[in-house]
Amino acid sequence: MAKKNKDNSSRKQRMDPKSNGRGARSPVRRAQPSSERTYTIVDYRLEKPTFTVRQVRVGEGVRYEVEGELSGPVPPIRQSRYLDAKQSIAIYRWMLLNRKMEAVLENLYKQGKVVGGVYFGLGQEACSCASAYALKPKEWLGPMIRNQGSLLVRGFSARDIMMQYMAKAGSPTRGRDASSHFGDIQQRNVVAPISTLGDLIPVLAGVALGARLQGRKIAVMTYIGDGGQSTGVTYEGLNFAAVQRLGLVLLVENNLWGYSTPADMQFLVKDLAERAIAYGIPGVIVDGTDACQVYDASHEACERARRGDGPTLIEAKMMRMKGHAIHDAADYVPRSLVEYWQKRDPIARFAAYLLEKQWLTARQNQDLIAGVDQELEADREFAVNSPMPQPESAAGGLYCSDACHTIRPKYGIPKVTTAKSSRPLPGTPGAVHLK
Ligand SMILES: Cc1ncc(C[n+]2csc(CCOP(=O)(O)OP(=O)(O)O)c2C)c(N)n1
Ligand SMILES: [Mg+2]
Repeated sequence: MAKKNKDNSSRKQRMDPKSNGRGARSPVRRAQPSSERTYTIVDYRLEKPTFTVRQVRVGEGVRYEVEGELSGPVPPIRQSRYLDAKQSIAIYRWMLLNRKMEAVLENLYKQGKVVGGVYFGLGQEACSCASAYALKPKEWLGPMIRNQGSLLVRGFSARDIMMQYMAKAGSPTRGRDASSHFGDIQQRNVVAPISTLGDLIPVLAGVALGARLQGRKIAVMTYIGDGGQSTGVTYEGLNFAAVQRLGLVLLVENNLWGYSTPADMQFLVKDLAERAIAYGIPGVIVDGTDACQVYDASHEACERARRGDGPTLIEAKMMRMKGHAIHDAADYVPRSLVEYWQKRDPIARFAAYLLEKQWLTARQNQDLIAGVDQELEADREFAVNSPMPQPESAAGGLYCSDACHTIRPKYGIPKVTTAKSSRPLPGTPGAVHLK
C-alpha cells in the first residue's frame, strides 16, 4: 500500500551491492535520476471495467448512454487473506439482514407507515457490512445514509432502524429525526450521519485526534460518496488527518451516481483512489460488491491506523441499485448498466463463494435465511405496534440525551392557560406543558 518513489537515489545508494558497506560511494556511474516520480495504487479487483457513462442531449432533455464493454464474465469473489469461515458467514448474515431489512422498510413506506423518505444501500451491502466488521467494538464509525448495514454490524437492530423510520417513541431519536440520522456515542461508538456531504470526515478525524490525545490506538472509519468527495470539507478533513497521521479509514463509495449525476461527469481522475496521492496517504481500490476485498482492505487500513501510521483512502467501486431515495425511480440509469451490476450481486456471489468453499451447506444457508426472515418479522411486528411519542415530549432531549441534562427552551413556549386560546389544550395532541 506504500507509495513508491523511484527517484529515491540515496536509498539506491545504500542498497548498492558494489558499495563498500561503510557508506563510501560506489565508483560505478549510474544514470542521472529521473525527475519523474511514480506512485502505486493497490487494486484488489479481479475485474476492471472500462466503460463510461456519457450524457446525450435529446431535445430539451438529456439521457445517459454507456460506452464500452458490458459483456465480460462475472468475476469470482476474491479469497480473503484474513477471514475464516465463521467470520465470513457472519458478514454474509449481516448483508442479508441489511438487504431484507430494506425490503421491509420499502413495504412500510408503501403502507404509509414511514415518516419521511427511505434510503437504500441495495448493491452496497458488502461495502457497508464488511468494512464495519473490520472495526473492533471500542473503535468508532461514522456511517452515511446508505450504510444501514454498518449500523447493524455496530449493534443497532433492524427494529431500531424500522422504528426510527416510523418516528416511534422507542426509536433511537425517540421520533425526533428521520431515516438514518442517529448514532450512539455511549455504547456503540457511532457518530450520527451528517447530511452535509463530507462533514463527517473532519468530525471523525477529530474523534481520531481525541483518541490519540488519550493515548488510545484505535481505528476510526467513515464514508463519502463519489459525489460528496468533491466537497471542500472532504479535502480539509482528510488533509488534516493525513498531516496529523490520525487513524482514519475513509471509504469512498463510488456507486457511479451522485443523485442523477453520473460519476463520469463528477471528476476526471481515472480512479478516486488516486486522490490519496495528493494527501500523501495510501490509496486502495476494491470491488465494492466483493465482501472479501472490502474486508481485507479495511482490515489492513485499520491495522495501519492502530499502529499510528495515519489514514487510508479506500475506493469501493459498485453501483447504487436503486434511486437516490424511495421517491427517485432512477429512470435516468441506463438499463444495460443495471443488468451488468445485477449479475455482480454482492450477496448472491458471496453465498456461492461460501457454498463452493463448503463453509456453508445449502441446508445451513436455508436455515440462515429463515432465521433472518424470522428476526425481521418479529422486529417489524414490534416496531409497527409500538407507540408514537407523546406530543408533550417534543421539546425535550433535542440536543442532549436525557442522561446529560434537560434543555429548557430559551424563548419558551407560551403556557396554555385558557380554552380560548387557539393553541392546543393541555392533554390534547400538540399541547406543551411548561412547569
Ligand atoms: C454539501 C452538500 N451538497 C449537496 C447535498 C445534497 N445531496 C444530498 S445526497 C447528494 C448526492 C450524493 O451523492 P454521492 O455522494 O455520490 O452519494 P450516494 O447518494 O451516491 O451514496 C446530494 C447532492 C448535500 N447533502 N450536501
Ligand atoms: Mg454516489
